[in-house]
Formats: sequence, structure tokens, C-alpha cells
Amino acid sequence: MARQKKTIITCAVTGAIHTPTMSNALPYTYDDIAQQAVEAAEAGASILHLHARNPENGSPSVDPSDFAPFLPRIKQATDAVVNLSTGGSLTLSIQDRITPAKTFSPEMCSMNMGSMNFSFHPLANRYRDDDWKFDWEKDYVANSDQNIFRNTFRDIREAAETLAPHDIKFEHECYDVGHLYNLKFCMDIGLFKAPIFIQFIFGILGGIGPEVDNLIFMKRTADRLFGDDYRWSVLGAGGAQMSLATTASQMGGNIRVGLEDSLFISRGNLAESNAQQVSKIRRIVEDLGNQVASPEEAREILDLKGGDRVAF
Ligand code: KMH
Ligand code: ZN
Repeated sequence: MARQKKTIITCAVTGAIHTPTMSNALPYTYDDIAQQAVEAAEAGASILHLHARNPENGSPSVDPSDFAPFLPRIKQATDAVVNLSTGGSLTLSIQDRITPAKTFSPEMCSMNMGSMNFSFHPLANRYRDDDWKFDWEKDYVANSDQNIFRNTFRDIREAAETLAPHDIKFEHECYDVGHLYNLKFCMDIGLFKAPIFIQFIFGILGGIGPEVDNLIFMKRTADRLFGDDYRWSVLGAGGAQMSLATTASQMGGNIRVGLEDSLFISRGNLAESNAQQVSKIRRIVEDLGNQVASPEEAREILDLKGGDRVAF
């Protein structure tokens, strides 16, 4: 596909993997999610990938009432594209998971492209029993070794068909090469229209590992399957975040950072905020000779419907 001139930075602000004990910087109140999202946009993120959390204890939430308090604040304070997660729970049904996207009709939302093991249970070993800040955290993390992240073809079809009237661009989350073939099948039956936006994901336990060879393999496969009909971005989970983002930007791709994907700013050092990660990767991208896309440029590259057509 043609090399893109500007690099879109997505910031995934809080997610549903990490828990409050793991970092004081992880936002979970409405105020903190709003503030960190706005600061990430000011630092150079043109897309904000957002999950909600219970503001009392930080547990992941797909309840629209936990999105409603921060979405208008973000919209008023930034021009960034809002992208809502539809993968915010490893146990709830696809209909529950897409309820926030259905309610708020954002410009973008995630679309997970296959069922898989999805685990972060090794993180539980880093904490002693009395370290955990909230009751739910230890079991949530330790028991993720029994998670099946369910995204069957029927789930994907239901999500795509339910959301079709909203004209939302999907961030197709592909955690392994087979997910690209799932996506191709879904495109061929007319569920998604070009240009599609693929997030290549590396380093989730249950998905493909964070090696550069794998990035090249995923990219080549996508080139073969989708030709000019796709745009792409890379998310390295954990320690691979900054290095894979750097490589992806040099290869002409877009990149995703944020505390959803890694809590660190460098090896062994927790990030102070989402904005700190965005500033770091922006500096790297620019030092290496690329330019960062503005929200308007991201809208053009991804053919988005526009910030005036959302319902918040
Ligand atoms: N947590 C990421 C590895 C979603 O929100 O739908 C993938 C993700 C999924 O962002
Ligand atoms: Zn997410």
C-alpha cells in the first residue's frame, strides 16, 4: 500500500487489564480519565481509545453511565477523535460490550477480530496479598488464566450490523495472523467497508509475540489480503510498547501508546501519565523525521464521519 506521510498516534487511556494497585497514574475516576485524555490529546494523540471504569474502585465498566460524565468534557476540550472500546469485558456478551458505542455513536470503536485466550495472570505474582488496593483486583488478575475472550463470527456480525447505522470506523484489533483472515472473510461478506483500520497487537498472552519478525509477517499478510484497502497501526503490550511503535512509525504505520497497553515509560520506570508516553513517542517519531497527524488529518486518512456526528 502507499506510504502514509503522517503518523497517527492513538492513546489508550485506561483499558481493562491493569488495576489501580499497579500504578497510581492509571486513571479510573471520571475526572482523571477526562483530564488524562485531554492532556494526551494536547501532547499529540489524535485518537483517544477509551474504556470506562467504576469510579469508586477502578473495576472495568461497560455501563454507558460510566462513560457519560467524561465524554462531553473530552469533546469540549479537544478536537481529538473519540474511539470507544467494545472489548471492555472478558465475560459480558457482545451486546453488552457494544452498548456504549450504540449509545454514544462515536467516530470510532474497537472491533476484536477473533476468540482467544487473553491472560495477564502473571502480573498477580508481583504483588503481596496486602498490596492490593481494592477487593476485586487480585482475583480479576489471577483468574485471567481462565479467560476466553469471545469474539465469534456471529458476535462480530452482530456488532457490525447493530452499529452499521452509526457509521462508526472500526479499530480492528488483530492479535494474531489468523485474525487478519477472519477480517478478510468479514470484508468479503460485506460487513466492513474500505479503508479499514487494523490495529496489529503484539505481546498479549494468548496472541502473537512482540518480535519485529511478527510485525513484518502481519504487515505482509495484510498487504496481500487487503492491498490499498487498509490503514494500519501497531500496539506493543508491556515492555515492547515504545520499541515496536518506533519500528512501526519507521515502516510508515500508525502507532498506539497509553496506560491501557503499558504502565511504563522506560524499563522499570512507571509512567507518570498517558501524556508522558505520548510526548515520548512523539519526540521519537519527529526526531526520526516523520510528522504526527492532527485530528483533522487522522479523520482524512481514516475517512471518519466527523466529530459533529457523535451523540455526546
Ligand atoms: N487491550 C488491548 C490489548 C478493546 O478495547 O476492544 C486491546 C483492546 C481491545 O484495546
Ligand atoms: Zn481497549
